[in-house]
Amino acid sequence: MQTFDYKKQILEPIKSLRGAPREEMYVPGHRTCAGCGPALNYRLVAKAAGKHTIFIGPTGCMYVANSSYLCTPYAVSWIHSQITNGGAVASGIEAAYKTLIRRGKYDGPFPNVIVMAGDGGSVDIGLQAMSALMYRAHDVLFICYDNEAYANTGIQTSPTTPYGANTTFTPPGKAIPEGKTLFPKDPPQLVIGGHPAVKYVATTCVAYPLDLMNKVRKALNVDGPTFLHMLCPCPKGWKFEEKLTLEIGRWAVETGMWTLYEWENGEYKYSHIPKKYQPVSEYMKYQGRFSHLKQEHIAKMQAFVDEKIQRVKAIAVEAPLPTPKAKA
Ligand SMILES: Cc1ncc(C[n+]2csc(CCOP(=O)(O)OP(=O)(O)O)c2C)c(N)n1
Ligand code: SF4
Ligand SMILES: [Mg+2]
Repeated sequence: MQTFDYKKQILEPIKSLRGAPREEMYVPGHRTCAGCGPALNYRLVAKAAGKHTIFIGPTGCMYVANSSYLCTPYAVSWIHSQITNGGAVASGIEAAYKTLIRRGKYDGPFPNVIVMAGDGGSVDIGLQAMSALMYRAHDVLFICYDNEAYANTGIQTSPTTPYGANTTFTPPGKAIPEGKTLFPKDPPQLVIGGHPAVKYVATTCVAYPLDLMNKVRKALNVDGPTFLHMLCPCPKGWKFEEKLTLEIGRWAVETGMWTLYEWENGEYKYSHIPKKYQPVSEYMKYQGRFSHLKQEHIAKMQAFVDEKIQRVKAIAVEAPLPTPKAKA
């Protein structure tokens, strides 16, 4: 139980894109692919969090392509961790700051401690350290930026890769025509279901920047561990034209392939429920990773999404999405 004032920052909601902070904390100087969803996501998260922030970057595209010698895009503190231990490094940083403050050796604002982990670094190879952080109730925001593959090492399948995707470890062929045969893990449910100290979990997508930045701020304002599952289309891995990153994100939401919601103290609030869901084929048709699929496979995907939509409808309380007043 916290018994001293450790100067937690309180970040105000952002009312419009025009009202978003001008200052960039993720600046030019990276080497990600053109149209990289995770890079845009990083920029928005860093902008929302502001200057009193420490990022922990487990190995993945957002480490390798962002940290060549003497050149990084980070305008705030950033530390690399192994792909397995983002949660452990963040726990140590958070505990060290609290100790310094308690001993009177630091009197600045308590930093936003944010782990920016890929799907591999969060809900697969990094799962143990993330779960331990959540369990011990560290005041850390753990982000899974989800590009639905182990992208940095050549687009291998991960537990969040969708059914039917062609990756270097799930190539379609005569024996397995659909490529990936398994349906993905559900990261928010993993966190919500297993960690009593967690009070706030939400999903976001780069195509909805205002919603994204406000969920980052809300998560950071919570005193304790929080989790964001952020969809980040990856042109290289998903095989689509670089200019379509945001459009693909919107199709993910419009088809129900991705749902935008918040979970707060046991209650679900949906940020955007399409009036009429579009067929999943509308989302898949732009992406080369699905181009080998036959009708029967697409029908299997549609059934999976339909079932998910029914679950959403059963517990949905809809929260209106703030209307952007200006373009990002
Ligand atoms: C213990 C360990 N195993 C494997 C690797 C190789 N490796 C480096 S980056 C990476 C992919 C990470 O995937 P993800 O966390 O989803 O991030 P992304 O590259 O997709 O951004 C892998 C497997 C490693 N660095 N360390
Ligand atoms: S492979 Fe994907 S995630 Fe990695 S830098 Fe390229 S677009 Fe970004
Ligand atoms: Mg990944």
